[in-house]
Amino acid sequence: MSNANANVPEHPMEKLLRMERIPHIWCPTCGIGTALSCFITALEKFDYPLDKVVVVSGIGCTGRVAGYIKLDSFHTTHGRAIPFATGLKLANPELKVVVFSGDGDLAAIGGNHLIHAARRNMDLTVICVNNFIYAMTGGQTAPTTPLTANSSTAPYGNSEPPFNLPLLVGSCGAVYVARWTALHIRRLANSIGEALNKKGFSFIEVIAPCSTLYARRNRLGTGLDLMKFYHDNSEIRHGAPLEELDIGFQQKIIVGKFIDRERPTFLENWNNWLSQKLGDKFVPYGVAPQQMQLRKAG
Ligand SMILES: Cc1ncc(C[n+]2csc(CCOP(=O)(O)OP(=O)(O)O)c2C)c(N)n1
Repeated sequence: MSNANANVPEHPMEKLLRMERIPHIWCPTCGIGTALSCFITALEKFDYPLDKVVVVSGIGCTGRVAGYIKLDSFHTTHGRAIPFATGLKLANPELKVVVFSGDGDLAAIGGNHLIHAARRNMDLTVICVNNFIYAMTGGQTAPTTPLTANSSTAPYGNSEPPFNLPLLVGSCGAVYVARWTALHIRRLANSIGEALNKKGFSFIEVIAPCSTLYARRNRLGTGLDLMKFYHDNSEIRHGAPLEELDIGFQQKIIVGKFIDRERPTFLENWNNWLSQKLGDKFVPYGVAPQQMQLRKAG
């Protein structure tokens, strides 16, 4: 919807934002909006019909992305964004399906779906905004909360070791894995572009400030202070070994592109396997006939 008031300049991202839903619910200095604008920047350069791009989110602050992006989008139940996206992709393999959700949604309640989608190399792009906490529900400990950090359920500090998300998805088979902070806007947008162009399971972790809950509970200042922290403490190390990507409380954050490899996707494996087993009786699914011939010849 274009802006009805002629005196108000059009928002530069208005084409891809549902302006009728603005103002959004995110707190001032939250990093989710930055992650969303990087995604929009990537989409604007993405050579793919936007009516074939779909966004799926689960529940949580990041989960609200599905409601603000002007594309076909689905706000699904908590932890179920990836199985929902898998169903969409398999029902209509022409779609470019993007899952955009929070660390709790994707790696806690949705953790099982996350690892199996990576293992199967399901053709999805997953953007995970990691604010180290369950923000929407009041700041409980998440599986990404750094050791010793405070949360509403860990008033004496978190004693559980957090997931290293790039290691988790990389070891399960993701073909593209990167991590950036909400400060690295150009690199993040480029990385999202690369992930969108990738065939198979691509995963981008975005470290983002939650000033209302995470920063306040841990006396870290404002969202701006967290951005300054990222500025001073993140180190770009492309190709870093996944085992070295743990994030400690207020410790250095290693960012970069860690994995970019090729592996047959779920559908390619399925088609190749059943073609071998059933021969001409099998009609490959979701693959253009020419592509299928090339694959057989190669
Ligand atoms: C089945 C179910 N369990 C729990 C909840 C409550 N709930 C809503 S959002 C959320 C956590 C979201 O955390 P995260 O994915 O990190 O998103 P954030 O709000 O931090 O962006 C929880 C536990 C729910 N909606 N449904």
